[in-house]
Amino acid sequence: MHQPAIPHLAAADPDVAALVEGEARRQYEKVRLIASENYVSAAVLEATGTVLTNKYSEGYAGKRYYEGQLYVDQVEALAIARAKDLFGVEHANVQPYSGSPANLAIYLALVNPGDKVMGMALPAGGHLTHGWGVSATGKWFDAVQYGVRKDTGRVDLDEVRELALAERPKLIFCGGTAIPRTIDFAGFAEIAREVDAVLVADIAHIAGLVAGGAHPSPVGHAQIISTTTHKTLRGPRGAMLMSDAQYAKPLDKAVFPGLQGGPHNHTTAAIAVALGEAAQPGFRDYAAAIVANARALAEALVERGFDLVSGGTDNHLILVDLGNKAVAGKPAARALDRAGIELNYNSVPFDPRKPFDPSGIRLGTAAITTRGLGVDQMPRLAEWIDRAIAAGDEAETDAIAAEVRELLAGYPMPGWS
Ligand code: DSN
Repeated sequence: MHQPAIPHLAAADPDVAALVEGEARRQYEKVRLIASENYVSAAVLEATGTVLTNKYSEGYAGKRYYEGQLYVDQVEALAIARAKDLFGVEHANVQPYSGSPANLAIYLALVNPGDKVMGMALPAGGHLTHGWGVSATGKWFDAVQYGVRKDTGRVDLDEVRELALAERPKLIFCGGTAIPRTIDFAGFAEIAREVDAVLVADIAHIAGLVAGGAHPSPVGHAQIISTTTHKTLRGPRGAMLMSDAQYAKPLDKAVFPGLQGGPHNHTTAAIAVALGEAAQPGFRDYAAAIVANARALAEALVERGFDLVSGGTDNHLILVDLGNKAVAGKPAARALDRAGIELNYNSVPFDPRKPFDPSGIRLGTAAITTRGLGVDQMPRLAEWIDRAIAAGDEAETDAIAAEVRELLAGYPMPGWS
């Protein structure tokens, strides 16, 4: 059952309680490989379910538009202090509702509509809010996009520099949602300096790896760092903006009152808890284990003939191009889900197929590492993935799902007992 138990919800609204229980069981029984997801601790779960949700707190600590902030101010100050300590930054804002609003605040703080901005193209691994056409950031700004090299699947900083020199953007984003390789923050910073642009590092996917020392830090290279709090960082759904002191005021003003109203104080508390957890020595082991698992899984997939974008991974994420298989990303993801292995279909660089029916699947190891799976289990996982994708019938995928459940029964899940 769900942990912490939900007796009041069950009594007051059995319909919703049953759905929550169903989701908890589903998470318990699945190998969860969605690269942007995780399992938060019971402490983080408890913080999100507190009376802090009752409170309005527009403004910032010591300068609110509502009375009664005695405890909320301390919660927010604690989250900020922990973020600054953990990442070694001069300023942190913990109020953005999620990653996209956090990134929008950066635009609002630093550029005007029509200004030139630059980011990684979505199909190459970037994020919608880095200037992709269908996003407000692509519609309201003059966005130019860099990609990856076709032969390596990696960013080529010479190409980025050439584009930046030709276009002279005011803002350059690095980072994204489907980048399996280390981001060269120093290299991007050099380019940003050459064209007098502000460098933004969007570390949403890798924040936990950065905090845990398993990926280089953008601090000292990017003037602004944006991150969600719920991926490898293993906190609640939320986001943070971090920066050099000189950008503190414009960023704070852009978040509130520029884009948002009252911060979600229960989320702020849970962010504080997650940051406290990430500061523990054990979190470094966790971050290292995420990467070790991803490498082991990547190697096992390559041995089975899977074509990985860039050939492998340096972080938590693996992008598989199924172009050499008989099945595209979407049907593969569906078959895998039925087999108890949850991931998402994903475009691959230079994908000849459409985003809603692309060639690839994206895998990440943050959640299974939280669950306690290690490198020894990765070949078995690759075998299941291979079998499920090749499976011709549901009997085969159902058989795999039973094997998955049997394995996972040996690995506890925070949020389930
Ligand atoms: N959609 C998130 C992800 O899955 O990577 C990023 O916004």
